[in-house]
Amino acid sequence: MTDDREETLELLVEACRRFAREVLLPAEKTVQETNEIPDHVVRGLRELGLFGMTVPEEYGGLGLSVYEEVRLVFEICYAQPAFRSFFGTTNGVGTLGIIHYGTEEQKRKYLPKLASGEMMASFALTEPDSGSDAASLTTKAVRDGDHYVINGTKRFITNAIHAGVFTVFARTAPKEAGSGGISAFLVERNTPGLSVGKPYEKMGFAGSHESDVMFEDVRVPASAMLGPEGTGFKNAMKSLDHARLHMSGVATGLCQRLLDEGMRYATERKQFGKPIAQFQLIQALLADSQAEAYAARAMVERAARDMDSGKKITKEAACCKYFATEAAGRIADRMLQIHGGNGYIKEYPIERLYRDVRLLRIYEGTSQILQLITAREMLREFEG
Ligand code: COS
Repeated sequence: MTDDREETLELLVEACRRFAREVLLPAEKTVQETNEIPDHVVRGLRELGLFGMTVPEEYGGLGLSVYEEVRLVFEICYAQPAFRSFFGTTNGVGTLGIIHYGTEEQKRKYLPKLASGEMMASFALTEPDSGSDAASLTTKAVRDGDHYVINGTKRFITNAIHAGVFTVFARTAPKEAGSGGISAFLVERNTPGLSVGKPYEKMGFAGSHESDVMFEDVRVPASAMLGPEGTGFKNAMKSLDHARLHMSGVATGLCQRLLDEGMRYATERKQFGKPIAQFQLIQALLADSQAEAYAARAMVERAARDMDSGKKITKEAACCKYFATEAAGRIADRMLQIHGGNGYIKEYPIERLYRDVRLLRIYEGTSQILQLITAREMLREFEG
């Protein structure tokens, strides 16, 4: 990285750090109560350019490297993770396909609007009967002259109610063709036959909206296909490698926030005549958490740099997401324990952070799928 680029990065990191502490933290309670991200927050996210973090500069984005991206994510995710979700799909899985596999026309049509936050993007892979086994999806796209006709239902689609464009994975060849029979399409929100369900009521993540998206005889021009026919699944997996590193950055940012909440409480709360931070059993909870938070950050930074250097990081991204999200879960649990009864009531942020981090071990690949991917890659490398 050149000195200039490094200096710009540090300025951006500092701007995100200040924004998280001065704007996002004070808005957390409102988001819990309203289940919406306030307008002033959305404006601030736009002004920082965060909707276009991963979009190349020539299309109006910040054109960040993966390392630069995770450094910003660490800072923004010091605040509850729903803020990041609002611009996350537009940077991550919802946009990466267009950046990597889009035609010049598709890029020019969507990327500038996505980068500015004028339009949002969603990634529609999961279905009611196809979650971890993503290749078993049954949404169909049938060729009809110059068009494809899409039928099926997608589930838990983040930002579906806000999205202007969906990357939709559908079968263009029979199920027997396996993952090779899946293609991706860019489907615009106002296309007749596309409808979005009511957002699900969830355990946590207030302010982030996940809904079903239904496709009933949705006709799209053949030019809406993203990448060549039959490459949809592989391209989705490649986007997920990147997105899993991003998600590891989310978990890493939260690890630091959780630790700070635990430290603050442990140093203020007095029992037996002194702050509970003076007791060694509390110190053990803090020290174990610090070690894990440090390890998560080091792993994510390293894997991001490897990805920037052009290495295949399927195994590393799976390791990072597995470790960082599981660590965030353990740290949330320990920090809540430090809060005692106060950790179980809504007065303290730890109660909602505990609920929020639970999702990190599930979405964009469950911990079990990530273990499976890691072991598969290890065996592949070992067997040459
Ligand atoms: N990068 C590039 N190519 C990849 C890839 C990756 N990370 N992962 C898989 N592929 C390729 C494989 O090489 C294979 O290609 P060939 O047919 O040419 O050999 C093809 O894609 C099929 O892969 P695989 O055989 O591994 O598919 P499986 O169905 O066995 O398993 C898993 C795939 C389980 C890894 C996948 O379904 C998965 O990640 N599931 C979780 C889905 C998920 O994270 N959902 C969250 C919601 S989306 S935000």
